[in-house]
Amino acid sequence: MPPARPASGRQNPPAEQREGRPRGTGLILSRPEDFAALTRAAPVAPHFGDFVMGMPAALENTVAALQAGASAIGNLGQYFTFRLPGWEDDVGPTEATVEALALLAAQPQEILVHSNLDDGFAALFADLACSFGAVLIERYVVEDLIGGRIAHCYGHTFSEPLSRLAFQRAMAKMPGRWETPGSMVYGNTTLYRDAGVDNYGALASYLMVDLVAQHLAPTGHAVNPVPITEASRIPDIDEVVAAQQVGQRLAERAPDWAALMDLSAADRLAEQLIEGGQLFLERVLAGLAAADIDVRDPVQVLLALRRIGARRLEARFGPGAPEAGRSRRRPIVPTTEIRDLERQAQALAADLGDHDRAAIAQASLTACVCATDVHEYGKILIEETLRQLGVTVVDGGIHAEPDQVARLVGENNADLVAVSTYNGIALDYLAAVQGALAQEGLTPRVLIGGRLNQIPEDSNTSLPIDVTGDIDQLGAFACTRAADLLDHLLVLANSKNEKKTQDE
Ligand code: B12
Repeated sequence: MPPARPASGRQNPPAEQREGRPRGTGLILSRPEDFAALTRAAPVAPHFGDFVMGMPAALENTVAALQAGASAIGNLGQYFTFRLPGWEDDVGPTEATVEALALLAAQPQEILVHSNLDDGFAALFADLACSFGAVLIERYVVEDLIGGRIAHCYGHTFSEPLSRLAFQRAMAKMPGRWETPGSMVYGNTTLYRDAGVDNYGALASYLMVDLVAQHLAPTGHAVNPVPITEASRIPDIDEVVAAQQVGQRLAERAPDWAALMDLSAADRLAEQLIEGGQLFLERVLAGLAAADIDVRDPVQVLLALRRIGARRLEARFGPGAPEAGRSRRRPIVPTTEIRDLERQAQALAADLGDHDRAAIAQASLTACVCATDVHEYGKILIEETLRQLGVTVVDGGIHAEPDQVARLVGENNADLVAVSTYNGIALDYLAAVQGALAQEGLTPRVLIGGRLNQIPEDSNTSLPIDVTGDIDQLGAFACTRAADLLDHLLVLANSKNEKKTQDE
């Protein structure tokens, strides 16, 4: 069984720089002894999946994980997208990651580098062929350049059964296919809603695909049943056990399902993924070389990819044909999440009556939209909705630092700041943003949505508590639904339009 995702906010800066830094959600392993103690807690092979690679302390974390006996260490996917709050340097974490990768490659026993694709760029690509290309790019860096072994994980955002199966079959079919097994197929976490038992339906729907896929063409990926409370909070132990029990029962039933499957559609898609992924790899490497980046140097390649980011990589080098008049390409195999966000935004905007839409358009509003961490879907949904309504969007980025948000608000005279947050720092972050805005004498309306919770300062349980009711004390507005945005836009638009009329 794959373990829970160990994570740590304070563990990841080098040890001497941890004091006083913000804590996110997740376990904190402060010393190498903690890695060893965790390993000894149960008679299972340890897998240090998250927040080891890709972080400023990648090397010291990797040493601790190796000393604790880990044979699969990650998470290279996080290198591309995760940042520690307040940590702006990207060269140090890149060098530390390459040193850690080299250390793993040099071990006398084979150690797997684990990479969760959804933690990296795969969650943001609109084309699944680019996600498969990410597998090939990471394999190029780890195996061809550094001489290590990489095992990939995927699944959080793979919500269509057919393309989920096709991705697994593409991995199984790759020419010169992995001599190494995959690490795990992660549960389809984006499928969960609220915390109801109906989520067991979601769990069974993706797990059966994964189990049957492994039965038909084993790639060595462990399957991962995610607890049904995923959408609301970090699960407790009973919920973890219950999901594993459901998974166990499904695993017993899975072999009988294989006879029901016609694999031709999945195999056609798998071929497209392989072909498109290879083209993406070739184009990315050629593009980097054309920009004078040494494609034999892993530090240069990794840093360039991270700085370019998912959307620009896909737009420049994706295998799909360019879309006329747009800065993106037509996906070969569309991913579900990005497409669904666009549809949700259209539906939200369409909910407003003509009169309200006209009022918002007339007000010429500007909104600065940002996220506090890697979770970007809330931000994308809000941005898309704003664009549909003719509001000018200023991109505050992800991992947005409060003083930069205030600077952007000032420079663009923004009427609104829309924050999306998920990493258990809602109140502290909001207080910092309000402080930075006040320092500049700025008073935009501040909205915050996502997971409005906070880890208590004096707790090491890693369980955040809900702070929705405290948001207004900081002069901001808590938003539990994207639709709340519309009410605030109308208030802003009506008062701006009224003022314009008075001034005339
Ligand atoms: C997708 C996802 C990821 C993806 C993100 C991909 C990406 N690049 O965006 C990946 C795999 C990378 C990821 C990573 C992690 N995740 Co995550 N993730 C999720 C997941 C499944 C969906 C969240 C999401 O984007 N939903 C889509 C948005 C559009 O919908 P929504 O969240 O319901 O938001 C609604 C409203 O809140 C509102 N809204 C949102 N923002 C805003 C803003 C404004 C202004 C307004 C008006 C409205 C609004 O609009 C939405 C529609 O109504 C949730 C669980 C779940 N099923 O919800 C966990 C979850 C958010 N993740 C969680 C965790 C712990 C992590 C990790 C720490 C795990 C790890 N160990 O690595 C890391 C994050 C590390 C970090 N640095 O913070 C926790 C958060 C815990 C908490 N704070 O209580 C959750 C709840 C899972 C859990 N049960 O533990 N995750």
